[in-house]
Amino acid sequence: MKEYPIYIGGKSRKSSSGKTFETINPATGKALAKFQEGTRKDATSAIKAAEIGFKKWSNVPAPKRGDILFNVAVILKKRKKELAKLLVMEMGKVLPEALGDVQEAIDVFEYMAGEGRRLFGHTTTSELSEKFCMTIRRPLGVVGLITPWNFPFAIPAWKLSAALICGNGIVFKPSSDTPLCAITLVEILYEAGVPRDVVNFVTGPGATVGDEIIQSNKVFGISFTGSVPTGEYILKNAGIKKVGLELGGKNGIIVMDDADLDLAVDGIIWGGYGTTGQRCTAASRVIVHTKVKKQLEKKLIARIKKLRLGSGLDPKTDVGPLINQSTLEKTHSYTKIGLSEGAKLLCGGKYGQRTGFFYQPTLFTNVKKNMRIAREEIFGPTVVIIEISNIDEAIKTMNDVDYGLSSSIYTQNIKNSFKAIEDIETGITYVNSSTIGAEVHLPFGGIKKTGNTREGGIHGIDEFSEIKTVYVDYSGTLQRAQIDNK
Ligand code: UN1
Repeated sequence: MKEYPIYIGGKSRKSSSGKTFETINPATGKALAKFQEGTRKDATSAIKAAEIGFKKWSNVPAPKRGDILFNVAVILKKRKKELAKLLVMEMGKVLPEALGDVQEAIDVFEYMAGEGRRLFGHTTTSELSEKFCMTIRRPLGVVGLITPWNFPFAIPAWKLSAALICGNGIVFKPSSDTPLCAITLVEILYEAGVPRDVVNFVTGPGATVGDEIIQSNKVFGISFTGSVPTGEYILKNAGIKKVGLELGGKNGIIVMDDADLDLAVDGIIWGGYGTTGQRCTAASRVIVHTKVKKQLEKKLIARIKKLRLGSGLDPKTDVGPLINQSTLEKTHSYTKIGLSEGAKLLCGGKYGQRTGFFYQPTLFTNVKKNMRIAREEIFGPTVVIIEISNIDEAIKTMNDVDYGLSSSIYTQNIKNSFKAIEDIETGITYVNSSTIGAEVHLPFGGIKKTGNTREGGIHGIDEFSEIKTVYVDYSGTLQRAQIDNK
């Protein structure tokens, strides 16, 4: 089995522990490749190398950095199919979605490449004459990127592209479930012309490699996508540095009595069971009007029964495996919790019919908003139906969770649409479309326990740059603000 290195200062290295771990194909349970189990020492070396890389890279004009990011997009485009297949092998999502994942990476590299010719600051007036005021953007220095496994190309690409265009040095620690996609992306960056010491790559446990990056006083920014407990840990332990967190979700779809039900069913199936429910944006709650509840349930059951589980490479497959054994067990534990809470299981709730980490698409109804299955993120193919009788109750139910990432409403009523747009407490709201499918040129992120940042779009560069305020006084005299401005 092939063994992959870590990259420090662009050089291939083995872990200082001498230990390795395996990345697994979740559809078969078989190992694909070996990776280095990095250590605190390896993380420290990576940070040192990134400091050197940063000095060079931050002096490269941003449009030139943009040219290199554009090359990344070109290579990704050329290799799109092959990369998508690799993604399916390592993470399990179905091929069309894997192609979408790679496309999202292409899109964000293209977008951020263009940002190299903007990176706008402001100019403004001064309260004094012969004085000029403006803001400019400066990189943070060395930043740590800690990424999840559910979008093995797209999410690292959001962070890498934005961090690079702003001129930072990088230490990149991917999820131990998808290091093969991650190292492939890093090698594409090198091939495209990113200086090798600018992007340092260390695989290994969060508790050591991740923790060293988080706590280092040589690192000035952390961008993390993952779980709430880890996000809270980072906030408590990172010290004074810029921390961007993208955590969980318990996203809902409101279906009002005037909704196009077939359209809503399409949205629920896509949002709830696409990526086997393993998206931060996945639709895990359906908040449905009493008048259409029965009808919606019937339509959903009919569709769910037709969903075929299998390898993501098989064109007949609708739903791929979960990422690993512990996710499978977590998903099943929530089925048991739902049943013990008194919810009614309409379909699914089983596993073990085939090798690999497969779980049947699961639907619960008669769910009350205080039940754990209605409040906690499962990150599997489990959707719960909660009944409401008017728009105010629907919005109240939607907001009655700790998370605030994505939301959706299906209705023909313009007033209810705008009520939802304004009053739902999430970073993203869709009207007559599912909760998933964010585009890279718009900001992505949430509120409440979901996080504190926005990635993608023009706001995506805020996470990786500081605003510096500049005053230029060309009067030749001492002019005192607030005092000499009469
Ligand atoms: C995530 O699950 O963390 O909007 C990211 C979407 C995708 C990104 C999801 N474009 O569903």
